[in-house]
Amino acid sequence: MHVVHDDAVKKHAPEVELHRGQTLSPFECPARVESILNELRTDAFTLVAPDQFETSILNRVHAADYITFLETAYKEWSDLGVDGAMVPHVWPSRVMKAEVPDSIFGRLGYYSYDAGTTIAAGTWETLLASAACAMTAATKAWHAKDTTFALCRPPGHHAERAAFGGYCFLNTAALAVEQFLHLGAKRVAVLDVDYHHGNGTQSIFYDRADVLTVSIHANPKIAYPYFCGYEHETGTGDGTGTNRNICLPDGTAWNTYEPAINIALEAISNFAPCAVVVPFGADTFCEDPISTFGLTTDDFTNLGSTITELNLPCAITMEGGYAIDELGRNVAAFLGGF
Ligand code: Q9C
Ligand code: ZN
Repeated sequence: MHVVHDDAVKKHAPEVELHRGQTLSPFECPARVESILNELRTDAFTLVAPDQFETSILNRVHAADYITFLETAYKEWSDLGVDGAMVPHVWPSRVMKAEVPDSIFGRLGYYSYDAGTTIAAGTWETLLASAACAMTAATKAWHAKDTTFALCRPPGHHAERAAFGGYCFLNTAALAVEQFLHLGAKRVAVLDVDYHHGNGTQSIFYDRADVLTVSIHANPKIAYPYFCGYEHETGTGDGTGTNRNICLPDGTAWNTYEPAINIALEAISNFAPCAVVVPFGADTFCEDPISTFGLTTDDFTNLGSTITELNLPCAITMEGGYAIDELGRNVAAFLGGF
């Protein structure tokens, strides 16, 4: 299997994460990439560099003003002499329409929705590299009619068209979808198997008939991203019926996860897509430090081999997974199932 990788995905390295009232060393960190690469240096995988893309390609998914903000934010911040990573701390309420302020502190809130996701010196360079990995994986999968893995970092599935959160800034899965459509796919499906609901991807394609988004995740009543991801969310307008959420309880192990994946695969088959994007998070692992499912390393192999039943060009984007010592083995186990 081809693995699309660029070492620049390690440059995003904020020094702190605000977590439950404490500043911790971030769960989402460059060491995750090392853990994965250590397990993919075998004959079963071929590492390839991403293709070059113009920055304007990002506008297929994201608002131009949001992209400009991400590109320039840290320089503006550091020019003010502010030390450290950019932690958002103020957001518009839902009562009035939000104006875009001039202040960098105000715009940081305008373009985000949580305080656990921060911008640092290397963030923009990492985001460009990660986006290129995702789009290249779609290109390779489309031409070879196979499965290609994009070693994206940070994750992307929480990123909306114009807002970051959940460690995500650019929606790499959505960029892979748009690349498949650009190459000629008429319909594309997303099968999100991260522990958390793929709220960004859902929102980007919510009114679209040509993209089916399916996400299997922890119940948002008790898990991030809290405010959406419920099973009654099924799409709107032209996209009515093209979003599917499957919520699973705390402690979900393979015996509960497998029926959910089969329901998801049936929904995807009925949609008859030309390609599939799989945002993959290993945070469904039993020992993940911020999650509550119970999948084992062997279960990830079963999950991968179940998904191959789709028999479609498939781009996998790396999403969450924070048990860093086991992350590489879990990713290799999942990919090994394909
Ligand atoms: N310190 C993904 O797995 N965590 N994102 C809230 C804040 C948000 C995880 C705690 C978790 C988002 C892609
Ligand atoms: Zn996650």
